[in-house]
Amino acid sequence: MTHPHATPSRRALLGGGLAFTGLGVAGLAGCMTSSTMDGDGGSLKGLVGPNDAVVAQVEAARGTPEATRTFALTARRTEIDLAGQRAATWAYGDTVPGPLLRATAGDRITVAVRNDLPQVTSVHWHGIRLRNDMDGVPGHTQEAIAADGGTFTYDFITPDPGTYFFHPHVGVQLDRGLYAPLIIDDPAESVDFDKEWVVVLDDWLDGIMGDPDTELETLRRNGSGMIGQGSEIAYPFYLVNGRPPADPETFQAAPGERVRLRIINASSDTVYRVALGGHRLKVTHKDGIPTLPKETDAIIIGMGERYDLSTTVGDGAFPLVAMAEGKSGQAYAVLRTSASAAAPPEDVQPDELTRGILWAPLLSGDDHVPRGQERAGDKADRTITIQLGVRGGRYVWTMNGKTFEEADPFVVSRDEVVRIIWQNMSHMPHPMHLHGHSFRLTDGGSWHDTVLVGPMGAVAAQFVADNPGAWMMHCHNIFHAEAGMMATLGYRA
Ligand SMILES: [Cu+2]
Repeated sequence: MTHPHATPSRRALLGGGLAFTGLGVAGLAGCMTSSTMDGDGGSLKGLVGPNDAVVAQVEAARGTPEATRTFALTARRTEIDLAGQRAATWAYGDTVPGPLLRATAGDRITVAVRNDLPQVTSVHWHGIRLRNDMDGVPGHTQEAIAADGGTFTYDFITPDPGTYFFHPHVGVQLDRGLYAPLIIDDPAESVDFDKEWVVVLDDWLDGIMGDPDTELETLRRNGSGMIGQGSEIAYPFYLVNGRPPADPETFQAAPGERVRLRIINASSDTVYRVALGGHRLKVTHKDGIPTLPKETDAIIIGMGERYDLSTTVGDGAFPLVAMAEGKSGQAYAVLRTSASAAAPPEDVQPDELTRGILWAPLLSGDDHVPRGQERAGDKADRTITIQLGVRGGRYVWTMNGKTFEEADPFVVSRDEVVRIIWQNMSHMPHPMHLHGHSFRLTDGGSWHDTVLVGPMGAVAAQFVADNPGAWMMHCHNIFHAEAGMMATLGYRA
């Protein structure tokens, strides 16, 4: 991945790698200490658990919901059509993505989930600052939902407006068709728009090139010999809203209308560069939270990240292209405002892809501060430094040299200001995701729940520890997470 132009104040964080060049990947593995082997993510002894009274107390303090939205999902085997090729997969119902769920900030939502899959599953509400016991992490916040007919009802308040999505937190199930958007509307919406286009990006192999479980086995068997190539899996398809370029989605609008794009990267192993041919894009939100509006030609979006973009559309038929970074291939859809204009070819690469580019560390925050995070910019009470690495020669991804199974939790105390510094010691980008919280990048950056840490780069972020519970912090490359790059962030009881 290339590094776009940075402002001097944050350049130091952006993958210059100067401070880290002395430490090769193998060198990092060499200085590991032996682990305590407590089991997955370490013991939660002495930490707040999902069923502790404080979790319900914090939920009650979120206020009395004005409305309850009730949904149902069934995870099951199905078959989808990819431009004429049939692919057997697992999905929420018979569509990929699954059904869009929508509520208003402050609402209570309940989702009755039935699992008709042959494996256990769960649903994680990615980016929502919700009560810990509804976070959907088996072994940590709930029992897994049993295979072949198990059920579980999620029930929680959605405190913040924004663009989110949901997916299982079991194995590499996310790399099947098990994902869908979750939009939380803002009663005090600041963006003026005529039409909304929800754009879910995905890298697809299931039912075409084996399945994700087999793929993970292959990666483990081959070791990390391919690491450094920028990507590991060459997917046969890159999708916009479940459709490959040969059978693209067409979004209709009228010339001059203001369109809000909600871009969600639900991929497992693919970072994209996204542009809309013939248009400049204004970034208004990152991971659901307003940013200082900034115009750009293209954005770079890592797995698990979301961008809200707005633009005034021209007259014609325009390509929306998500180019897979470090791979060949792209996702593609069409924005059409004229019935007569010819559709652009599916392999078009609009000039915008190579002009100005924005990505997470280049965004700035505006005045908006998520509720409870007013002190996030204060001097940190605690700093957690995390080196992201790979264990030499093997497909084993680590945080501070340890895998999820080996690591103890990172421990914070309630109400303290926590600084996290992610230092990427590898040559692959890692989109780092923290459950149940949003964090602000230091030096005036924007708010995120998932931030792309570039190859050999570093990112520093702060937040107020205001949501007690046991939370996952992990790379949103789902194969990296499964191969060890995951840890627990716990609250001292
Ligand atoms: Cu990673």
